[in-house]
Amino acid sequence: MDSALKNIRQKVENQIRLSAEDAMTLLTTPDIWTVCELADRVKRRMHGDLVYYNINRHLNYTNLCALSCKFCAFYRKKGQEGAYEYSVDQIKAEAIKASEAGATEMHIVGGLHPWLPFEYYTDMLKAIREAAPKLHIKAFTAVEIVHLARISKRPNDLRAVLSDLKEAGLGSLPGGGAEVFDDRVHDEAFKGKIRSDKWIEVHEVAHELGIKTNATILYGHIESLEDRVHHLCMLREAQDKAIANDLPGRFQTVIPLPFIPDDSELEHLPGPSGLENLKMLAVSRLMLDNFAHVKSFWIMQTLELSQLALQAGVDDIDGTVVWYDITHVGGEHTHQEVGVTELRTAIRDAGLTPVERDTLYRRVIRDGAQWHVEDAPVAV
Ligand code: V47
Repeated sequence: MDSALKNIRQKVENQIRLSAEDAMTLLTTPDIWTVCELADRVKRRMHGDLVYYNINRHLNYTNLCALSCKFCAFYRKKGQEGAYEYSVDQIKAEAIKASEAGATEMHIVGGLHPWLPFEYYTDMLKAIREAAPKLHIKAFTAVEIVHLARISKRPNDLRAVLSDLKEAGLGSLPGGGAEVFDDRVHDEAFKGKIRSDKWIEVHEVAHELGIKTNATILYGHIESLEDRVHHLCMLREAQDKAIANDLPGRFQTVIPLPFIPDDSELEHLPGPSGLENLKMLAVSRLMLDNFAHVKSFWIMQTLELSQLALQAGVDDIDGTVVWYDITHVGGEHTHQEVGVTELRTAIRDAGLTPVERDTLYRRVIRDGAQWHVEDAPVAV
C-alpha cells in the first residue's frame, strides 16, 4: 500500500470525513487497488452486497440548443442537418411503449430549444402522466430549468417554475448540466451555461419542494484535478445544507461522467483512461459520504468498466436505457440498450446481488407484466 494512504485508510475505517487534500492524494496515488478497496468498504457499509439497476428509457426530446458547449457533440442549430425535436404526441407514444415494455422511469433531457413555449414542457409531462401514470418522470437538468424560467418570463422565480412542472407530473431532476464547478473551465468549455451557484440553487429549490435530484461531474477534459475535488466538495456542502435544513428533497445519487471527445470541438483531447474512470467513481464514493448512491452510467463508462467499478464504490447501474443521443461509445448509433438479464448477470458475476429499483430506490417487485414497489426505499 502507498504509505500516503495510511492516514486516509484510518479515516475511512473510523468513518471520519475526508478532506480536499485527501481527495487529491487519492486521485494522484498510483495505488489504484487501495483506492478501490477503501471505496468498496464504504459501499459495503452502506449497501452490503446489493447493487441497484433500473428498467428505464432515456428520451432526448431535441438537439436544438441555444448554447454551443465545446465538449458537446449533440447540439445542432436551426436548419442544420440532423436537427430534430419531438412533438408531444411522439413523446407520449414513446412513454406508452416504455411503459408497455415494463420501464419504471423515463429520463428526459434535451437542448435549450430556442422557440418552444413553456406549455410544450408542461404538456409533455401531462401527456406522459395521463398515458402512463406509473412511469416516474425524471426530467430537465438545472440548465433547462433556468431556460424554462426565462421562457416563461419568470427568470427569478425558480420555485414557481418547478412547482408548475411538479404539478404537471415531474417526479425528480436528473443530475446533468453540472459539468465542472469552476469559472475558468466554464468560460473555456461551456460559456453561456449557468454557473455553479445557479445549478446549486435550482437543486436547492427542488429540495425545498420535496423533489429528489441527482448530481453529475463531467471530468477528463480541460479541468484540473483540483477542480474535480472542488466540485465534489461543493456537492457535499450542498447536501449538508439540505440535511441540516431538513429539506424534504435531497440529492440521491452522484454520477461521474467521463468526457467522450468524439465529434466534439474538444475531440483532439484523449478523454479519461479506464483507470481514471475507476478512480473517479471510487473517489466520488469516498468523498460524498452524505450521498446514498454512486451510479455508473454504462453508456459512457462501458458495461465492462461498470462491472469492475462495482468493487470500487459503485452501487448502481443506469439502466436499460435503449435510446441515447448525447454520446456514443464506438459507433454512430443512438440505439444503446442492455437487457435485464445482461445487467443482472454482470452484477452477479461481480459477486454481488442485483436489485431492481425505481427512481426513488424502492425495490421493484414483478409478477409477469405487472409490477409494484415496496413502500420504503431499500434500507441504506
Ligand atoms: O449534462 C454531454 C454530459 C450529461 C458529453 O441523473 C457528456 O440519473 C461526456 O446527466 N462526454 C447528460 N458527457 C447525462 C446525465 C445523466 C446520465 C445518466 C444518469 C443521470 C441521472 C444523468 O452528459 C450532460 C453533460 O454533462 N455530456 N456531452 C460528452 N461529450
